[in-house]
Amino acid sequence: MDMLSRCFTASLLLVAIASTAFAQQPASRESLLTGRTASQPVLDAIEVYLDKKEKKIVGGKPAKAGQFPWQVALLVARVPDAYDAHFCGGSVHTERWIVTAAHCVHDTEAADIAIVAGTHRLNAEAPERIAVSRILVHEDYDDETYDNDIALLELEKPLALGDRIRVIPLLGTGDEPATLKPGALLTVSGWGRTQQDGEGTSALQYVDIPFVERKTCNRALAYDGAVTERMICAGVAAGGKDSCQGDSGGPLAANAGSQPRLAGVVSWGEGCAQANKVGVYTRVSQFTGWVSTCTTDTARCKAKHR
Ligand code: 4AZ
Repeated sequence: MDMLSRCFTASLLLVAIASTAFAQQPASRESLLTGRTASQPVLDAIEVYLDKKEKKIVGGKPAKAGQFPWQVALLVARVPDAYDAHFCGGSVHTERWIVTAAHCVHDTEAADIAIVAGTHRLNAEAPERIAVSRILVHEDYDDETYDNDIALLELEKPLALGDRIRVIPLLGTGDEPATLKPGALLTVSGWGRTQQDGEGTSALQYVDIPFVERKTCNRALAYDGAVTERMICAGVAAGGKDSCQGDSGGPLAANAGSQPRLAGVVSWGEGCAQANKVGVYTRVSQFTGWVSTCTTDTARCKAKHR
């Protein structure tokens, strides 16, 4: 499992971000990595931060305003620039709740993060941030295997739902046969690494990728059994189109009869867009009960509260 390129936890990212201190000039890889006594995970996190600045990979297209009204960005609360502050994605579940990946927030305090909704651009004009009042991490989330990689964020104040901010209902088990069949297209979106080089556009990207059966995804050449029943795979075997670092926690949407449904949450993969190493997503249909309990009856919610 350690071969797999796993997403770095939000806490590591916070350390990395604090370390880089957002100098006016983007710091060079060398200046950040030389002469430091930081631990390897921190150095790795700095690498991830720099790679994000360099903007590469994945074969997507920029989204139009309002195309993904359920997409939100998770931000480090104390970093002023929205693009710099962004560390993961999420989806609007209700006006008060965001669905994201456990690995994005399991080590983080609610006070350290905020979200921004209703925009496809993470720039100075990005709308007002909304503070997170509580993080609920699935109690069976496994930091080693990424099993049960799902979490909920409760917002301090409700989102203004409308054309620009919309909920995306969860895909139910009953919808799976029709929507999750080999070759059926799903759409993943996020502000993570993109194909664009050079100028750091903060434009939301998306890519359509086919669903891949677990059996195929678990072949020796692919993930050799690491994909559990709580995960689904999507991507192209040839490579070239994929989600990547920074997209984690964001939506993999299915069009169940032209009605978008949240089928997956960006979770993990070995590298990005590599042949045979398609993206792995949290299988949302397995968590509809958990989400509904946790968003309505906190006392019965099986989660780590943060
Ligand atoms: C990550 O590290 C990550 N190619 C997210 C998605 C994928 C790989 C890595 C899927 O956040």
